Amino acid sequence: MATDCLFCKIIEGKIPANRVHEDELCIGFPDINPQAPVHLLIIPKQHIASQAKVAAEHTPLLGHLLATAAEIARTRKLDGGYRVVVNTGDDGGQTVNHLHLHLLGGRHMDWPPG
Ligand code: DGP
Repeated sequence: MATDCLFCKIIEGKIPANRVHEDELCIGFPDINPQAPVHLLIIPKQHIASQAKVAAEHTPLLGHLLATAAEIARTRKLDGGYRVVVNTGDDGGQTVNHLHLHLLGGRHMDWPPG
């Protein structure tokens, strides 16, 4: 855990979040500022500051995060499709320095993103 990390505080229960998913490796909860009818964040319990800090040792964890996103999307019946986003660094629009997947669905998504 990183003491000054917002998402670590959510994992520790110091900041409330409606956990729609939890297992030994990650949790999922609604984004506080939803950009789609379904907008969930899936975050590892292990503190990794960013996609830019990912290393080979994280490979099983990253696979688990994607598999969890797919499982949640099936549960939410996002059968028409959805988007998984990993904002990375300032240019990538990352605002919370704890690796997280955005799972967005329930509406059509355009490309390219802004
Ligand atoms: P990013 O910009 O990719 O770093 O996404 C961070 C997201 O985290 C952003 O969409 C808003 C969300 N967020 C920030 N603070 C909180 C919070 O306290 N609770 C919840 N549920 N979401 C938060």
